[in-house]
Amino acid sequence: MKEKSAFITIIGRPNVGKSSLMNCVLGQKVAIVSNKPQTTRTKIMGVYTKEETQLVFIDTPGFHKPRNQLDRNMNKAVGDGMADVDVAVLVVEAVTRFKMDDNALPPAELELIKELKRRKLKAILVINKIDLLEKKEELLNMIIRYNEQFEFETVIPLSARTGDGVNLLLKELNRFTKVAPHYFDDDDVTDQPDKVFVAELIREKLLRTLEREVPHGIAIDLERFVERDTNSGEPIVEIEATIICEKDSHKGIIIGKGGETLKKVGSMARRDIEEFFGIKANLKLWVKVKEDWRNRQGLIHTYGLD
Ligand SMILES: Nc1nc2c(ncn2[C@@H]2O[C@H](COP(=O)(O)OP(=O)(O)OP(=O)(O)O)[C@@H](O)[C@H]2O)c(=O)[nH]1
Ligand SMILES: [Mg+2]
Repeated sequence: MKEKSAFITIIGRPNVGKSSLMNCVLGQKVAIVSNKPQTTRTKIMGVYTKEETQLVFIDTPGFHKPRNQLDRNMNKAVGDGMADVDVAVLVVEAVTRFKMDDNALPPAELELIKELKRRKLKAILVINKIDLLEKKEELLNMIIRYNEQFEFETVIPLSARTGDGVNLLLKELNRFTKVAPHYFDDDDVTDQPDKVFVAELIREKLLRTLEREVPHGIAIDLERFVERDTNSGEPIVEIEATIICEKDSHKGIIIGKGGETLKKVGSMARRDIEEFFGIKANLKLWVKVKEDWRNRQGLIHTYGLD
């Protein structure tokens, strides 16, 4: 049996469901998901292997207008994710677009389409969140609008939430495979180290718990991550992490009244970590202020975001 592989980048505006789509394909959570834009900050690989075929997905941050150095790094990660791939999947969402009367597509999507053309990349258009669509016939209108801008290989409406239509995408992606040895081991699912995923899970809980600009200015500094046996011989993973935020007022919000918010975030993250490793976890969280860290390249580097 000859091995076949394809590299696929997943691009799109923030919050359209790129990470949800990758997780859905893999049948496992690899990238964190939240209802806040700019959840994903770096490119994350997800590996799907079935028999002779290996599809390597690259989930990228949502492409957006940059406001600080971190944003610029995130947009650069989108460009990096488009290099040397066999095909791009441009994810858009069914709902918001339909509320617009004019023919204009969001500027970030037009920018991405321009980049596809510049790089002469083949692309599939995925219209996500069809579970939220009330009038299915409106899809046609949307497909026409996007096809006016770019010659997509195909258009696939789907729902990363229900999984509806995702198999069709996998089938289409098979067309872009080339005969080549698998790049990853067949049981690999991601290139993301466990330690990074743990930090991401903590950030996910903060994104889901906090409002407005607070979660966007957060980074996680994982200071301790060890697995050991307790005196009774039971395995345990011990984690100590510092939540970095930008202002004293944010620190107060993260901790909450009587430490309640931090406690809630900690127990939500601990539950996920225990499920992920299948053993007990001990999680200690601190909060520290680093003013304007999103514009300080040294700190951005320390937190692994460049
Ligand atoms: N109803 C519905 N919601 C979805 C679907 N796919 C994703 N979502 C939701 O959309 C929100 C954003 O999902 P993400 O997967 O984090 O989106 P993203 O494109 O990776 O976002 P960024 O990383 O910020 O660029 C989350 O609240 C998801 O639960 C879908 O098919 N249907
Ligand atoms: Mg994402």
